[in-house]
Parts: sequence; structure tokens; C-alpha cells
Amino acid sequence: MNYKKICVIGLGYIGLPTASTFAMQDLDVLGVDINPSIIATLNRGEIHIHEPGLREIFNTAIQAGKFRAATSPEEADAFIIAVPTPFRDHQFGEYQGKQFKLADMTAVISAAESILPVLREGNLVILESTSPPRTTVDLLAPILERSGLKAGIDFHLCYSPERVLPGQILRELIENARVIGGITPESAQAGFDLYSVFVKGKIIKTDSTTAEMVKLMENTYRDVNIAIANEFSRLAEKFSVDVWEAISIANLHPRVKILSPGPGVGGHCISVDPWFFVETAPEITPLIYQSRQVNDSQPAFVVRMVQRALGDLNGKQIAALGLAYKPDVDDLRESPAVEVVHLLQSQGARVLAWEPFKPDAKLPGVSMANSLEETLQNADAVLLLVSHTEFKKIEPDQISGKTRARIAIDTVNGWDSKSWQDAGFKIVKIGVGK
Ligand code: SAJ
Repeated sequence: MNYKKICVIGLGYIGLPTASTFAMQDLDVLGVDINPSIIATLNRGEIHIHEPGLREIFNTAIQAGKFRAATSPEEADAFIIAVPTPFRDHQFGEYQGKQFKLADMTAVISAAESILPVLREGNLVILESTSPPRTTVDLLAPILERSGLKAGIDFHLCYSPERVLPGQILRELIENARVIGGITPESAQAGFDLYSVFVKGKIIKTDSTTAEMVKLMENTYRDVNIAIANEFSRLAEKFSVDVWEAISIANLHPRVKILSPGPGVGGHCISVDPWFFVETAPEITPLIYQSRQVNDSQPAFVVRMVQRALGDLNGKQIAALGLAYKPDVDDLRESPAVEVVHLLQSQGARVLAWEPFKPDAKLPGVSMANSLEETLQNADAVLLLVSHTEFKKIEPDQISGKTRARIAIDTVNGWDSKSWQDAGFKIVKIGVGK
């Protein structure tokens, strides 16, 4: 198939890079978002999200007249839906006394409904949003068929998940392997033809439910593997072992690759996606459910570690280094570091947080410092929560004069214990019971 004009619905951190990348390939792209201020920003030639290299290609696309933004779709050859699928705010599922979170598919439903008036015979519709299995056939197809056109017969319908890493989106969009799940083989072929425009990685055609499962399996696999690493950190403390030493030895085995324990699992993907399996099949997902429980309870494990190091936390001043959900990013969504801060405060501790990637973050109940020095000044303990490169480079003998703290607590294995001890600190590290 030959595509001239496409419509990308949802201009967030996946939709906008995808739209811009297509526009760079000479397609006419209409970007659609329900937020009028995003549309105004884009039509002014500015962008509202931070992603390396995006500004440059977006500017090129705008100047070439290949990208426009609007609040509703127009007729096009293909429609790509890239809207958020968060959790429902106050509604939970329950199975045999176990509560689980539920996906909020409202944005996918509205995006599909917005296409209805402009859907034409021969069109291609692709869903990219992470979704529970069978969403494409059970939720999306029936909505689109309200147009009077039949999915898989009159128009093509696919699921193709985004699998890119923030910070490297533009490169990974092009280079990563891409899975295209069609509700018919002809739909998969139509999706293949569209993405062949720019994808250099392998494009694999399959059915839509397989493609939905692939995405969820990737992130669930990672969540379960981090959960076992976190559980190993608890076991190591119990048996007076250094989990980091044990992991490095175990990983010498050719078929073992244990991940790293830490303060928990955050971000908008790995801590979210496994719930889409639990929600749709709670009776056969005890392992996935339990892994989520282990990772979600890791911040409380960190707080017990801090309590063991400091005793009663009431009135203690703690310098918290890092709030992001992982190293060297400015994203605080679902961050376990933020959860640790909240839990410490609920125990009476006074926490001053320093997040160099988002120094002006406004989080309810969290006091932010303006510099590392300010965090350290009156601290009783220094708590490393995120393995930012600049934190790993901290020289303990250089900061020992800037703080009265003599206890350093490392939840991410970012610091060398010996150099902290040599500088006069007692160091407590996650998973180290020696
Ligand atoms: N983490 C650990 N221990 C580890 C590795 C990670 O505790 O050994 C923690 C991190 O600190 C962080 C969380 O897990 O809190 C998730 O970080 P991550 O780097 O594993 O993943 P994300 O959420 O940034 O991106 C993932 C990626 N998926 C996989 O690696 C399987 C990415 O390719 C996906 O595109 C993205 O989810 C997504 O959008 O689904």
C-alpha cells in the first residue's frame, strides 16, 4: 500500500516523535490532540515534550509543511492511536480477596470514536497504546465498525506497540524490531507497509492479540525478574550475605542474569503493564501479582533499613539524593524514591530532597533543596535513592566537611563502601547483611 497522508492521534512522548518521524519521510501528517494548548504550541513551531533530537526533526517537518496539528482527525490513509492507558483512579478489581488495579481505556475509546466520521474504505487503523490482551478485537473493532465498515474487510486494523526507551526514542523508533499484529494477515501487511517507510529494524507480522501480549510480556518479564532480585536482597540481609557479591558470582553462570535490587520499580511502564494481565486473568497470574506486591513493598523495606541505621526516625533530618524513577532521567512518575520519602516522613523524619534533573519538582509534602550542599547541611544521614551518574561520582572525603551526617545509606549500590568508611562514614547498603 502507498500512504500519502496519516493522522496521529495523541501527541505525547510516543505520538509526537512518531508523527515527526513519518513527516520526515515526506508523508503529510496531521497530529491530533484533545488538548488545545498542545495544538497551539505545535502550530507555533514549538514542542511541549523533552526528547533529544525531537525539536530538530519537528522543525524540519513544520518548515517543509509536512506536519500540522488539530484537535480532531481528518480523512487520511492511515490513523495511528497513541494515547495514554493509565489506571482508573478510584476503582479496583478484586479476586479472592486480592485487589488489583484496572486500566482506564477512556482515551482509546474517545480516540476511536473521533475517527468514526472520517473513516473510509481501504483505511488502516493502528493502535499503539499499551493495552490489555484482546483490546484490538474486543474493544477497538466494535467501535470502529459503528461507521458501517467492517474491520479486516473494509478497513485494516492492527496493534503495534511502542517499545522505545525515553531519551533514545528517535533512534529506537527506527532501529528497534517492530511487531505488527493485524486482525487479518492483510491488515498486518498493510501495517508492515506503513512502518517500512522508516523502520530499519526487523518488522514482524503477527495477529493483534499476540502483539498485545508481546508488549505486556516484555515488561512483565522485567518486573518479575526485578522482584526476585529484590527478594534476594531481603534474603541476603537475613543470612548476613552481600547480595551484590552473590549476584556477581551467580551471574558468572552462563544461563543466569540476575538483575539489580533497588528501592522498587517505577515509571509508567514496568510498574503498570503487569496489572493488565492480572486484570484480565487474575485466576492464572499469581506470580505476576506477587511480583508487583514485592516491588511495591520495596520502599517500605528501604525505610526499615533506614530505621535500623538511625533508630527512631522522629525528628531525624535525612538528605535524600534523587527522586527520579531511574538514573539520569527527569521523570518522577510512580517513582519508588518519592514513595520512600513519603514513608520516611510518615515515621516523623524530616527529609530534604535533591533531584538535579528536576530541582523545581513540586510534590505534595516533599521539601526540595536547591543544591546538594543545601541537602547535606543539617542532615543526620545521607540517603542515596537514585543511581544518577553525578551521585555515583560523589567523593565522600569531599562531602564529609559539608555535613554533620556520619551515616550513608545506599539503596542502589551506587557507592563504594570502603571509600565512605575511609572518609569516616558508617555505610549501610541495600542487600548487605555483613
Ligand atoms: N530497575 C531495578 N533493577 C534493575 C533494572 C531496573 O530496580 O535491574 C528499576 C528501575 O530503577 C526503574 C524500573 O525498574 O524504577 C523500570 O526501569 P527500566 O529501565 O527497566 O524500564 P523503563 O520503564 O524505563 O522502560 C521499559 C523498557 N522495557 C524493558 O526493558 C523490557 C522499554 O523498552 C519499554 O519501551 C518501556 O518500558 C515501555 O514504554 O514499555
